[in-house]
Parts: sequence; C-alpha cells; structure tokens
Amino acid sequence: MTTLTYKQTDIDVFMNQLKERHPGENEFHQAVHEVAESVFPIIEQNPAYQKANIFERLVEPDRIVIFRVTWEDDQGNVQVNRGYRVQFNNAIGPYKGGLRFHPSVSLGTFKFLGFEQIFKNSLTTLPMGGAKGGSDFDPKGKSDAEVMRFCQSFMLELFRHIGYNIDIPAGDIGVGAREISYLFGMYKKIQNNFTGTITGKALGMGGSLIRTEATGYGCVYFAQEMLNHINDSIQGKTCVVSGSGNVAQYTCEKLIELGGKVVTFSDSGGYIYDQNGITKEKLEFIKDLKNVRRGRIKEYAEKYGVEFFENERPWSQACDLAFPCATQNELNESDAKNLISNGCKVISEGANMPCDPDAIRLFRENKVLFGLGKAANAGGVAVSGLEMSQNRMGYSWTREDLDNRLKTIMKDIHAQCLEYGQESDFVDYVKGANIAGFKKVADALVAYGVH
Ligand code: NDP
Ligand code: 2IT
Repeated sequence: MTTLTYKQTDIDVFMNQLKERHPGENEFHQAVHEVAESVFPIIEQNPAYQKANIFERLVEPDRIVIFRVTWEDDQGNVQVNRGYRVQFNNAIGPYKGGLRFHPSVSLGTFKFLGFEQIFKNSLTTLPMGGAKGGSDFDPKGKSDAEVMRFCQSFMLELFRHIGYNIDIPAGDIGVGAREISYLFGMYKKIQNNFTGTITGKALGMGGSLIRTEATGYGCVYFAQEMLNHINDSIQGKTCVVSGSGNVAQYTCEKLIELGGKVVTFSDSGGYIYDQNGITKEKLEFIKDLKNVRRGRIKEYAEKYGVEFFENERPWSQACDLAFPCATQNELNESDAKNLISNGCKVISEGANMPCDPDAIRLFRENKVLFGLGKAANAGGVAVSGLEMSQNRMGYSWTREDLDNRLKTIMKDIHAQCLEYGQESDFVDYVKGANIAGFKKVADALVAYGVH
C-alpha cells in the first residue's frame, strides 16, 4: 500500500485502496470512511500511530470464518445457508458482537458491523474486542423446529471458533431469545461445559437482567444526556421511532417512562402513525405481536384504527426527537431534510449506521444533535459485558444495580464524546465518539508492537 502522510486529502487515496482490496462491500467502505474522516487528523499528529501503520492494520480483520450450514426443513428438504464470523480486532479484549440472521446479509455487512463494533465496544469502557457474524438464513415464516435445526447446525461449526475468553456472540437482527437459547443449548452440549460464551441468554440459563432492555434504554439514556447538555429533557417531546423489534420496543418503553410521546413504529412493510401516542398497553400489544405471534406492524393500525403507510418510512412525520432503530441506511438525505424542516432537534441511533452519509452531513451542518450508533446503541453490548462479568463471578446483580451501571456507562460514553467532540457552540458526536473509541484501541496496538 502507498505510504500516507495522513493529511485530510489522503482519505481519498486511502479509500480507493480500501475499495480495491474489498471490492463491492459498500457498507464496509461507508463505515470506514466515517471513522477515517474523524481520526486522520489525530493520526497526522501522532508519529507513533503513523509508524505502526495503525489505520491500515485496523481495517483488516484479524480473521474471517465462512462456513456452510445444512439443515432440514419441515417438508424434509435439505437446505443450505452460509454462516459468517468476522473476528475483527481483539486488542482490548476478547472478540464480542452479535449474530444477524437476515436474507440480505453478505460478507461486507458483517465487515461493516464488526468494524463498528471495535469502536463501540471500546467506548463502553469494558474490555471487549470487536466481532460480528450471522447468516443469510431468514427466520421469517419458519417454524420453531426449523429455526432450532438451523441454529443447531450453525453452532455445530461456529463452536470451534468461539469461547469464553476468545469470542462471545450475542443477538442482533433476527436473533432474539429463541435463537440464543437454541444456539447456547447446542454450544453447551458440544463442549460439555457451562460457560457464558453467549450473551443475551434467558435469565434461568445465566442471562443478565436488563440485557433485553439495554440497547433501547441505553439509546434513550444517551438522548437524555445530549438533551441535558443543552438544559433540556425528554418530557413532553414527540418522538418518531423506526423498527418494531427489540431495540425499537425498549426505546419506546423508556421514552414513555420519561414522558415522551412515541407516534410511529415500522417494519419492512411500512409504518404506523398514532397521533395520540403509543401507550404502555399498546406497547404490550406490539411486544406480543412481534415477539410471540411474529406478525406485521400493520396489525397495529387495524387494531387501534390508526393510519398505516405501506412501504414508507416514518421520517416525514413531525417530531422533536428521532430514533432510527431498524437497519442500516434507512434514513437518507431527503428524510433528513424533512426531519430538520419539521423541527427535529435530536437523533439517537438505536440501529447500526441507519443514517446515510448525506443525512449525517445535513444533521451536522444544521447543528442537529446527532448521536451516532456506536455511542448511542452501545448499551446493549455494554450489558452483554456485564453479563460476562456475572457469569465469571457465578453471581447476579439486581435489576436496579444493572440499570444504574447502564446509565453510568451511557453517561461515560457521552463524556468521552464531549472530550473529543466539543466545538465552541456545538458537540460533534461523530468526531467525539470515533476519536475516543479509536484512541484506546490504537494505543493498545502500538504497545503490543508489530505482529
Ligand atoms: P430485530 O430483529 O428485533 O428487529 C429488527 C427490526 O428492523 C424489525 O422491525 C424489522 O422489520 C426491521 N428491519 C430489519 N431489516 C430491515 C430492512 N432491511 N428494511 C426494513 N426494516 C428492517 O432486531 P434488533 O431490534 O435487535 O436490531 C435493530 C437494529 O439495532 C439493527 O441495526 C441492529 O444491528 C441494532 N442493534 C441491536 C442491538 C441488540 O442488542 N439487539 C444492539 C445494538 C444495535 P421486519 O420484521 O419486517 O424485518
Ligand atoms: O450491535 C450490537 O452492539 C449488538 N448487536 C449487541 C452485541 C452484543 O454482543 O451484545
């Protein structure tokens, strides 16, 4: 690779090289570009980082495992899917990150998610490296027995690559309590050893209180921190939420508790708009609809007589605060324009990279407080880290204790963003989070020497 001087202008040279080495992986390019823009000026000032070729090393995963997953469907047909685990970087702790089961995924998806996870995990203040994995398996429309057979087959290969102090997977899109139980059950059986090698486990099998709620609650705690910093609060604010899975549900739950009014929920079929606000009772209906009956959000509109916008996203609705909690690149430049012109003041990303680069540029130009995913949604993996600690101790903390620890971690992440992102009249959370997350990992890599 060409030796860089780490001037801002070198980002284009660097990105061209990256695109040649990782062709077609647009989401990965997007994630790297955002971090590069934040950290190149830091590297430019730090000869030790330059000598160690830190950024070139960071964008190359430590290890990638790709494997076949064969399973039998309910009709007796043999099905083949592909499994992935990208072990990106373990400079500051064992590899840690979720598993995603969704038909749209490719290696580039897991490289983007694994790369983001390095900096997110670093921000949590806990010792965890970055990884991500999953499969193009689609749990939608499958029976429990099919999901079980798939998960067992997936683990029959993945088990050789993970471990208590090596790599600790968890959930993500399409991987919730049901899938984690099947995966952990098979891992435990193969190893004949009850260790906390997966997090997000059910309480009765070594799981942690607050883990289910942690990503959504944390995302709201982060928004609360951003608002506190400008002497404002969530009370009375109208909130637009996308998604209707784990993160969206607990984002909504915490918003209601703190006096916010949530008016939208969505899934891949469209969104519902409830101008009276989603109440606790209505949220219970959504939890049952999505987690137990595995239905579509459209049913909410039918049940409560509100409008359903087919194949649309909720960003044209007026709000004070927006919480994208579905998937990557679900909010683009024109959505950002709508949000800004309707008076939206704060974005807190529950999902990973939901806002595209043009949307982020507009938010920053217009001084909208923009809490990027690696800071705002770090509460989930943070409580996974606390689950690992409890498993190691063989002891469980109380709900109140864990919720307080989560709040403290989100406050700490916010403080790190301020340390590196405070401008004269504005906090640049993108810059702050990327630099803070990067420095800890880069310093460890420099100290290890070259290998
Ligand atoms: P779930 O599987 O529980 O829910 C996903 C939600 O997003 C569903 O409503 C789903 O709709 C929607 N969705 C998924 N893919 C698409 C798509 N391509 N287009 C439109 N809608 C889509 O996942 P989570 O709630 O766990 O994850 C949501 C986001 O949060 C992801 O970006 C994930 O990486 C991130 N995240 C999750 C954490 C966790 O602890 N679970 C931690 C940190 C981040 P449908 O049912 O129609 O597919
Ligand atoms: O994106 C994420 O941070 C997660 N899906 C959670 C990962 C974890 O290990 O809990």
